[in-house]
Amino acid sequence: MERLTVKTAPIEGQKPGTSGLRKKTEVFMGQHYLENFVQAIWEGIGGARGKTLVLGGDGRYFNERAAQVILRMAAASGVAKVIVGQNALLSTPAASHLIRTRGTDGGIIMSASHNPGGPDEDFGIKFNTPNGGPAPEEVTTRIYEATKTIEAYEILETQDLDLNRLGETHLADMEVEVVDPVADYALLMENLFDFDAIRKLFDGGFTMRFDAMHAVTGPYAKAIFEDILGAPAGTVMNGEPKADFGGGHPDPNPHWAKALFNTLMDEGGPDFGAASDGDGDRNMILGRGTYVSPSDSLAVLAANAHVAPAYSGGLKGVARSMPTSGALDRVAKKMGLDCYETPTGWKFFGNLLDAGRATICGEESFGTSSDHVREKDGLWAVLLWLNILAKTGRSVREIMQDHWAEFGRIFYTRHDYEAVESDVASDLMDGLRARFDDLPGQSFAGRTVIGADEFAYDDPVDGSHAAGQGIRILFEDGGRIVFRLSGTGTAGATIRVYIEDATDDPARFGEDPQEALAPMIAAADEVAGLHARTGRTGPDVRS
Ligand code: VG1
Ligand code: CO
Repeated sequence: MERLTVKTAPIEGQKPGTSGLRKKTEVFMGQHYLENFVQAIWEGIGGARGKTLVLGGDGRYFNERAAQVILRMAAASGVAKVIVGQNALLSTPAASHLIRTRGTDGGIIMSASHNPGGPDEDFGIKFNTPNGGPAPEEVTTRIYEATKTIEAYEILETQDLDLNRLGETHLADMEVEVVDPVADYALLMENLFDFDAIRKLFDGGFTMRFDAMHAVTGPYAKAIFEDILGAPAGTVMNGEPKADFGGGHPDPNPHWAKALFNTLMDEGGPDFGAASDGDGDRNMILGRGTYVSPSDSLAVLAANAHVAPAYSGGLKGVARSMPTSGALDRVAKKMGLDCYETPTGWKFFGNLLDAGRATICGEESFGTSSDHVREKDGLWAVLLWLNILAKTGRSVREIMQDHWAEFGRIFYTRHDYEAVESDVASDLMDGLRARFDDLPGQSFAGRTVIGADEFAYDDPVDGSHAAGQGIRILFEDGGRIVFRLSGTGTAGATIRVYIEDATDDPARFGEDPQEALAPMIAAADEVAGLHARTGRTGPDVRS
């Protein structure tokens, strides 16, 4: 076994985005690309020597090859131990949990999450810190800086490890422990929720469909829903993880999980439906004939979490990302809870969770979780919903109706314009920025603007500052439009337009959001010149 020092040179563009570094798979497989970035991680965390790390990924194309490279690099740089999921698989929340329970120095997650996988699609890597959460900006900046000055990396020349075999082995002096990716996580879920109540629900004939979208949650969902909770076989669909996610786009929304969505919209369909994304941190919640918007789901979970054993003592506080709707704020207000507003991306919740200021956090992008890990957690959200359904005996539709009756309804939609030319997208944003002072008082599609700004965040725990986090345009009567550029895409720019409008009129609660929001959707186009500038007539994805 020879330890090699390989000469290399900086590669442009290795800047982590909203959630790690994501690139086309072929870019990641290019010469020195992965190696440079991994060596930069070692630099960014103050060296790898003596550290214990967790390693796993969502099983997409290049997952296991990348794991072998990372292991050889870890061993060459003096890492003491790596805990790796069997076959290099770990969902993001399971990795977060392992990092925390084993008290490690962090971990590397191989995933491009909701982006498609395969040789022509996307791959990604992110580093999580010892609290189990995505590295904060300060760390990702150090990693990025290291990619700009790198001259060499260290790697062992040796055979691949058998990552299928559970147990301990060695790579030179480094210990490698291959663990069952599901076991610890399933136990954690069992400790948080009332599994007996959920078991009874299934025993009573309650029906559910969970779409794992051929991504990493398949084995987790089968173990938890079918084996432990007794849901009938077939409850989990698309449960075999595949390197290309079966050719699909593993993003659990009505657009990409259309088959599941349609099954639930049928009045003869199952009682409950849910789906998760590539790496298992997102969730979509559906009831028979009912789509629960992620912002509403977050609010419902916060309002009802106390029925689950882990949250029976109440919540310390709640948090949402800025583009997420104000439904959570209404719950927090009524329950007397602090409610924090953070920039997009889970890394901004870490400090609030660590400091005990928030128990439940969420984003409009199908992400919710609690302080049990430091990532969003798709199956956690599904299980909390099941726990609530089991304890209240209500249907999803009834729960939504009860919720709106108590807190009012905020109609919400997100429109994504994908693969827009980068210049066009940044001009659109600059055009809005230049008008912050003029917009108030002007009307668009019959709605009057009362304020416009760009969101910036001062972390209340460590005082760090994040600027440029999305443009907000506030309208009279509680309407809001947010414009933001995605930080997870790998082709051109994606413009995200987040649109919401509130109503306290019970006669309107049942309206379809796209119809209820039609004036605001028109206002978004008018105020930003969306269609004229992009040459599109509408968004690529509505969720
Ligand atoms: C998107 C979402 C954001 C989420 C991030 C990672 O980022 O908007 O809310 O945290 O993806 O999710 P962006 O910058 O593209 O809007 V995941 O499940 O892809 O790790
Ligand atoms: Co994800």
